[in-house]
Amino acid sequence: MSKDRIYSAPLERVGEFEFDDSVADVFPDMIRRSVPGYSSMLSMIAQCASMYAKPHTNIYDLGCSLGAGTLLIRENAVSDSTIHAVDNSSAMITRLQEIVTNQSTKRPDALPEVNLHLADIRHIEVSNASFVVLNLTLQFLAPQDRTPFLKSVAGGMLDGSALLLSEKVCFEDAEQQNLMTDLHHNFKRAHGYSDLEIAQKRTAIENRLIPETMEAHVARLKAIGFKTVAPWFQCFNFASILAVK
Ligand code: GEK
Repeated sequence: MSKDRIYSAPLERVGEFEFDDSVADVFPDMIRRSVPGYSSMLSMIAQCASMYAKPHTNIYDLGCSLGAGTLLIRENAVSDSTIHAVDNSSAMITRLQEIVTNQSTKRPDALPEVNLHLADIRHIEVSNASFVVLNLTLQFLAPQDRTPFLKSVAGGMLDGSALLLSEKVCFEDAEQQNLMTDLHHNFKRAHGYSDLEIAQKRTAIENRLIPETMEAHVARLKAIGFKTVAPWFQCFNFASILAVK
């Protein structure tokens, strides 16, 4: 696994964060060292895939990156379901295509089919869905696009199906916000990031990743019509919700 050193040297100007080749090359290391609880989120994707994926239905991994979730869904979902993995970064989709092709060649047997889509998740039509994953992706959509997008996703989901939504979150209370931010930065330091790396990444992602509060996420999912909206995980300023239609 290549080590993330993207922000280790001082930059004259820190540009906006992009999911390009340099990020895709180090992505597994970057996300593991940056997101507290990432491995718990992945375990939950695996568990939900075995609980919710139904024969002859579609499963969506929206904002799939290198397919950490997609591959777990593939291992755990019923084999006669179809997985759609979507990302608008060609660097990510190109690498994931190689991984999926390699896996399909080695194990042509009982694995569900995976269709990769190089596309904006807002332009994908979700249909006949038994399980939908948005693992750390909604946060990158413009805030005004989030409700119409989630309504459209919910419209394509079957009764009893599930949406797993994981996000970086923020807090109304300023002290709580500062405390959770400090704890997150300590987590990054403990995983080898320097103060310079933390500061430069923060600048790069500031206008790109816009977090909302847990309360806003829960209220939106309820308003859209999900019957059960269950926050099941939080570590510092990262959280995850299981919403059942
Ligand atoms: C994982 N789920 O490893 N349309 C499609 N893709 C998008 C869009 C969009 N509008 N906006 C962002 N992305 C993964 C991790 S990473 C999370 C998800 C992170 C994609 C973007 O290209 C990137 O690959 C992914 O969403 C977000 O479980 O880096 O914090």
